[in-house]
Amino acid sequence: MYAVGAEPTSHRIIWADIDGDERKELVNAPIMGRNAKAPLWEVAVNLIWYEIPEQPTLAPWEPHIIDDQLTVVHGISVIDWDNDGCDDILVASFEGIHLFQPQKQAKGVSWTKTKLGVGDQVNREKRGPSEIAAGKIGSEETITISRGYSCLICNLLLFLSRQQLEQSKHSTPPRNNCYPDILTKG
Ligand SMILES: [Ca+2]
Ligand SMILES: [Ca+2]
Repeated sequence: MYAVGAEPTSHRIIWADIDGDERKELVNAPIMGRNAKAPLWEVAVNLIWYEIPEQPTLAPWEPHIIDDQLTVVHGISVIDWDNDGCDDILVASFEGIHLFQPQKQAKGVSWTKTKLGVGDQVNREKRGPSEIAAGKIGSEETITISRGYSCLICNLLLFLSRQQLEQSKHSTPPRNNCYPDILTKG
């Protein structure tokens, strides 16, 4: 066993080619910030990616912060949103759905953060979306989002295209609602 990192409450880890070199990096999404307390968990999460060294079991995996502002990060998914060859990260948190896009710099990588939706913010203890997944239904590329937080059984899944998700950020969700009630394809 070899320790890669020591971030408490790691909940999702996922591979993504952040710098477009056709070699994956590791993304680590803790579910809550260090020492966060119920019911609102008001400590932000360190969303991190790790460089994989040439000798993964001998050298340290260098951590890099993608974002340190979101609380209760429950779901992440990888998609090349802008088809530039670098993987982008979709994140579902108490604060909504965010898209993180890397840009290669002379030294390292910088990130652009875009809020695509807020989700249900009425119940402060269970706010925002909980899961997000990029995939396909048939040949149709689809973003799947679960509404609300923590109640996957009773909440609905929404199926949106990239364009529909981008458009939803301009709408105001009605009470007890998350994203526009659209659309199941397939
Ligand atoms: Ca890479
Ligand atoms: Ca991209």
